[in-house]
Amino acid sequence: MNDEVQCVLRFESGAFHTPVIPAASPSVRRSTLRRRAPHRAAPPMLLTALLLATLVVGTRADENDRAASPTDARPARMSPEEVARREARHLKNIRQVTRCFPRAGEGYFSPDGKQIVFQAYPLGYPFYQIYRQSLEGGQPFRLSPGRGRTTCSYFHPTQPLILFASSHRDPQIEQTEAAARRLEAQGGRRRYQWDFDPWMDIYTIRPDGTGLRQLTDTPGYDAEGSYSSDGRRIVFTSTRDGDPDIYIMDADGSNVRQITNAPGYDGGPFFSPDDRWIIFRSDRRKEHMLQLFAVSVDGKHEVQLTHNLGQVNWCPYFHPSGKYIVWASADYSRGPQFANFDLFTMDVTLGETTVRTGRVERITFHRAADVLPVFSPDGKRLMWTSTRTSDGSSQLWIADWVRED
Ligand SMILES: [Ca+2]
Ligand SMILES: [Ca+2]
Repeated sequence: MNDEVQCVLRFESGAFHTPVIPAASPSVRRSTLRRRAPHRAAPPMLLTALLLATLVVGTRADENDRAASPTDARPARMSPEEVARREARHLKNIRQVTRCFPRAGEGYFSPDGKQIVFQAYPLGYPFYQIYRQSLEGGQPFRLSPGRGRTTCSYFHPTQPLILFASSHRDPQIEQTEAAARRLEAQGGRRRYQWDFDPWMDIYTIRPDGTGLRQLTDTPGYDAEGSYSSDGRRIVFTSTRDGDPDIYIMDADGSNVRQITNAPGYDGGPFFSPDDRWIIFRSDRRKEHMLQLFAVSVDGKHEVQLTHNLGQVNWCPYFHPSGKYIVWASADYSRGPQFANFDLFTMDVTLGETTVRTGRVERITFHRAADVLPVFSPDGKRLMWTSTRTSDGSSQLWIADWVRED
C-alpha cells in the first residue's frame, strides 16, 4: 500500500536548525494551505492565493521577521541565535518529524500521543493523501484511497477511527488528475488553487486502513472535520447551502445541524476541551482577512476573538487545559511579500454565553512560515507545519511545550 514512499520518521534531539531560507519552491505552495480558504460564488480562490503568496514569498524575504504580531510588531531582523533564544521560551527540543515526502503538513496526535495522522504528497501524485505514522519510528502508512484530493484528518478520541475528507468519488477523477498534472508540469508558473472540490466528503477509516465509511453525501464541499472531546460529534465545514459555514453532525454522520450562517468563509472548526464551544476562522469582517471566532455549540452565542484586520489569523486550536488557544497569524498590512506566519497563544476564559480573551504571546520567530499548530493530548508537545526545513519544503515539526499554567 505504501510502496510509493520511503519516508523515515526520526527525531533530531535538541537541534535547532539554522535557517536555510529557500527560494520559492513549489513544495511550499500547497502544503501549508490547509485549513481552508473561502469559497464564495464569485471570488473563491483569492484568499488561498493570498495565503499562498505569503507562504512562498515569506520564506525568502529577508526582512519579514518584522512581521506579524498581534502584540509585537517590532521591526527587527533577528539572527538565528536570537530566533532560537526567543523560541526557547516555550519550545524545547525542536525537531523535524516528516522527511522524504516532497511536502507534508497538518498533523494531529493520536489520543495516546504516540502516533500522528497528516497529509502529504506521495511521490508522483498531484494531490495530498492521508498518512498515519508512529512517532517511535517506522514507515508512514497511507490511509486514504490513493486517488483524489484529501485533507483534514483527525483521530477519534476513544475509538480506533480516523476521519478525513476525500474527493476520490469524483466521477471525473482522471480528468481532475490530468488537469493537476498539467498545472504541475508548468512548474514555477503554476497557480495554486484551493479547490473547494464538490466531491470532497468526510470519511472514517480504521487505523489499519480497513472499514472506509462515508459520513457525508450532500452535494458540495464537506471537509475540515474534527471530533468533539467525547467523540460523539463532528464539527466540520460545508458549502451545502452555497456559503462555507460550520456544521455539527453526530459521529455516525446523522443529525446534521448548521451552526454559523454568516456570509463569507467560516471554517477550520475545533471543539473546546469541554465541548461547549467551537473555535474557527472567518473572513466575514473583511474579505480574505481571516479573524478568529468562537461560537457556542448550540450556535446561539458568537464571540470574535481577534480584531486585527491587517492580519490573517487562522488555524486556532485549544490547549487541552482549555485555558488558551494557539494559532497562526501574519501581518498583511505591507502586502503579502512581507507577511510571515508565526504562532501565537491567546488566553481565553470560556463562560456560559461568552468567551473572554486575555494575554497574547508570540511563540515562533522564524522567518519561515509557521502554521497549523496543535497540542498533544497531554498538552506537553506542540506540532506544527513549517518551511524551516533545509530544502524549504513544508514539513511537520514537533517541540516540547513549556508553559507553567
Ligand atoms: Ca459563512
Ligand atoms: Ca515564521
